[in-house]
Amino acid sequence: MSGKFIVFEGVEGSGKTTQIQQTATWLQSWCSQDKTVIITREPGGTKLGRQIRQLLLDDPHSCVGNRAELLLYGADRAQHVESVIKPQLDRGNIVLCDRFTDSTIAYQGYGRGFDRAEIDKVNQLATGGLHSDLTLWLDLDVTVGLQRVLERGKPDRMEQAALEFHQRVRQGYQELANVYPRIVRIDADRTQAAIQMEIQSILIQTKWF
Ligand code: Z5A
Repeated sequence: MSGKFIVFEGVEGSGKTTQIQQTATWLQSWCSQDKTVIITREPGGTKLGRQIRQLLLDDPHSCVGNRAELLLYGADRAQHVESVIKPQLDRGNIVLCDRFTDSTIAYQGYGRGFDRAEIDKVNQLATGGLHSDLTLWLDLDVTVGLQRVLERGKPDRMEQAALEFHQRVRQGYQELANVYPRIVRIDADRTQAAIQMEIQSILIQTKWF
């Protein structure tokens, strides 16, 4: 695989979607014309994934059990890796992905309390061992993020989870960042422009493009 795989992670409302869009526009104008910048996301980066996303998130009253939830995120990822991410990386393109395996560790592991070994098995099966070249973790106080999401409109099933759940998720990201050098923490409690400047500076330093 000759492309680059860059993942954006963080709690709800941390600004991933905003920053991915801005990063893609900048990166496409900055890197060589033979590379295409692709934006995708989990869950929901494929046709099957959009159906899975509906099951997982759209109905705030749906009663998806925790084990089924873990496997549905795994199924979404398996389809996504096979039909979108790997083919794009094989073409030498740059894939910017809103959430990937660390979301499962943070939400289903630290949030729901699943054993890490079980999550690693699901992630391994879904990805075949693919991991990001770089993960940009937009770190934000969960109350600030949830407030942004509330102001935007109706919260989905997971956004309605208890505050302590989201705090455990943030702690999960912190612990992952302590262990894996591919995860870079970015203070997301700043202006969009300041965050974007830092992302661009990190990407320039990689000398990949
Ligand atoms: N999930 C899981 O449990 N396990 C898994 O394996 C995976 C996912 C892959 C996906 O939700 C859910 O799935 C998620 C985890 C779970 N849980 N929840 N809920 P999603 O895709 O619908 O949502 P999200 O990924 O959490 O993103 P989001 O809520 O849309 O937030 P965001 O993309 O990080 O932020 P944003 O849309 O760019 O910004 C949110 C608002 O804040 C918006 O109005 C912006 O204009 C504003 N904003 C953005 N940046 C700033 C700054 N810097 N200052 C002020 N305001 C800002």
